[in-house]
Amino acid sequence: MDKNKIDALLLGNQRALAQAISLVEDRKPEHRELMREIYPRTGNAHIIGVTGSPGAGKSTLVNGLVREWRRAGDTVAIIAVDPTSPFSGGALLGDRIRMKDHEEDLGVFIRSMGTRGSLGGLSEACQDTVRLMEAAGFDRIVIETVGVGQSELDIMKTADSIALVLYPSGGDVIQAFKAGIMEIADLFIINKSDLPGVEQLKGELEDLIHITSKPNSWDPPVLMTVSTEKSGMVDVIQAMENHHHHLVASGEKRERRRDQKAVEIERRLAERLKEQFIPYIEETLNTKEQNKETQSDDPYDIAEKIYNRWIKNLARSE
Ligand SMILES: Nc1nc2c(ncn2[C@@H]2O[C@H](COP(=O)(O)OP(=O)(O)O)[C@@H](O)[C@H]2O)c(=O)[nH]1
Ligand SMILES: [Mg+2]
Repeated sequence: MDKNKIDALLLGNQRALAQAISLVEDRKPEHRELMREIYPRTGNAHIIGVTGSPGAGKSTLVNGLVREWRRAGDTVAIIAVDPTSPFSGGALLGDRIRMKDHEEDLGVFIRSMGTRGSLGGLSEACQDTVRLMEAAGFDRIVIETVGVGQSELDIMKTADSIALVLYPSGGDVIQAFKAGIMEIADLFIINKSDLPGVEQLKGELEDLIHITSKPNSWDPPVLMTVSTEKSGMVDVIQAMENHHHHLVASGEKRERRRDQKAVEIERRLAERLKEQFIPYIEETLNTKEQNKETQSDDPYDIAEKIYNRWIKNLARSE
């Protein structure tokens, strides 16, 4: 990406931002240079994760929240992650329809992401996309994911504040509990509270929160919304704001981002090392006349021997 494009991105130009995200998604060689250029401009937004099962009303809720944020003058960027959709970049039809209130608004940017290749790649692309959005100056960044697998959990860990959206229907809470989402949620939102069964769900939820809560830390609130009527939006925004203040005041925001950075560095190093080891593994497994060194078929042994051989070669090349 040339200098002018990057400058445009840093000024909040949506076309430049969209192009930059495509570079990141495609893992084009230029993307590293781009990330290096914009990195000093990251770290300022409030990143909000919104998760929950399909049909819980996440997109409708986000649409309602966006309206309130825009009223307050804040700009918002949204990443809609749907593992079932292709990575082609087109907005998901449903999300596009529900976000249509904000289509003409330059203070709102919406991007969809599906899976391509490994799921680990998705959370990486998501993290870099968040950074691009921060560099483009957006105040709030919302990541909407379907709360199912490990990769969605990884994506959620990019967020400062995580909201779990539930609705009155059997088994939903227990599922979230099993998936490990309860532990990482900072806010619980009971959407569709116009439907019957709300009080029961609230009760179940509060019991589970009680079990998973840690002493001396943030007490996750339970909020009720009817997103289709844009009811309860102000309270949700206030709760998110409170959580953000808590994160900043307690130093947890800095800590979380530091931990994320450590994980990312670790991942990049692991990738580099993996590339180094592949030829060794191939060679070992392909060796026809299994000499003494590789006679053992035990993967532990083979790994150990490969490691030792690699270290020896390293020392020799120095
Ligand atoms: N009754 C009711 N329906 C809702 C509410 N919020 C969303 N819905 C409906 O639930 C369906 C799924 O909403 P959507 O936002 O796409 O859910 P998502 O898959 O979690 O993003 C849509 O038909 C919405 O109109 C609500 O508060 N009450
Ligand atoms: Mg949705």
